[in-house]
Amino acid sequence: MPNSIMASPSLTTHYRSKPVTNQLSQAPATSAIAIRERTGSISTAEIMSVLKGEITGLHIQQAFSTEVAQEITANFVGSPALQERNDGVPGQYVGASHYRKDAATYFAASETARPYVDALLKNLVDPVRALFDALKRELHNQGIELRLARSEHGQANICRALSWSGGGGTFSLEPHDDVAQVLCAGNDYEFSAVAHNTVAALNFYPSMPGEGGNLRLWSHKPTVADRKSQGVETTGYPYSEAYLQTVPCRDFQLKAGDIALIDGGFVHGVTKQSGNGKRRVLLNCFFGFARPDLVLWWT
Ligand SMILES: O=C(O)CCC(=O)C(=O)O
Ligand SMILES: [Fe+2]
Repeated sequence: MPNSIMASPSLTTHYRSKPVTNQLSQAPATSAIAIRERTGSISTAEIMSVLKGEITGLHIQQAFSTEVAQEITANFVGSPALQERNDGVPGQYVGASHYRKDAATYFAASETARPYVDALLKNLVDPVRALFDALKRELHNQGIELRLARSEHGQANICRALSWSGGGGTFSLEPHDDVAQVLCAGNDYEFSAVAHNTVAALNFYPSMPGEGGNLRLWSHKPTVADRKSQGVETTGYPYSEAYLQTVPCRDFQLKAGDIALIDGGFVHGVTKQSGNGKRRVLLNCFFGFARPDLVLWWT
């Protein structure tokens, strides 16, 4: 750089001006999001589009019956395994979450929870197993295996059930991404490789409140540097409202019986709920390519 520029008073001020530098480095980059919303049954072609990164957010309305939705909700509410989360994310759950767990702990928790997860779905013709089986057939036809993640300690379950209870502010589940927890899961997890591809986050909604509880998706896919700057490097949770202030977002207005499938690398959260006293219950799982010939599924 020429000396004359280095000596420029305004530039000297600029370089010294910490707040300006911080603001520049903190302004989140916008990534375009492609949304598809429609009524009906989810197709394997659309699921593949999410895996390939062509669709960022897919919302299928009335994707499964209200009767099945009500049965799953009743099974969740009455489950003897219904517990409060104790990992810093306010909510109740049945099943296992790999979030902030090492592989041995997660797979052991999955084994313990299996009868209770199965009891949520019982002998229903349910949307979770139907989607898994349809995707497995489609991928098999393409020479790709789909299976539950596993280790010597056990195997993942097909889903976990959740009801968020974060309160007070704008969100019942704070803005986050689902990739940090996969990227930092560690080598003991066979699905940590998926972090370098699309981590698809699949949500089924058996019960929704009268108002709110929207799934909000921001046009921002954080990098490792972004997460570091926000102090959420290993968790991807939570991003502050201040950080996301300038980022465009889209809301999915969900109803019982809907399915939402998103690229979990984009920041998302759940808006506060209100209304008729019905609780917001979802079944959730993650899947993605660990290798070109292997798609893994976990919770
Ligand atoms: O409740 C939702 O709609 C989203 C859930 C979610 O983002 C998660 O479990 O990671
Ligand atoms: Fe998420």
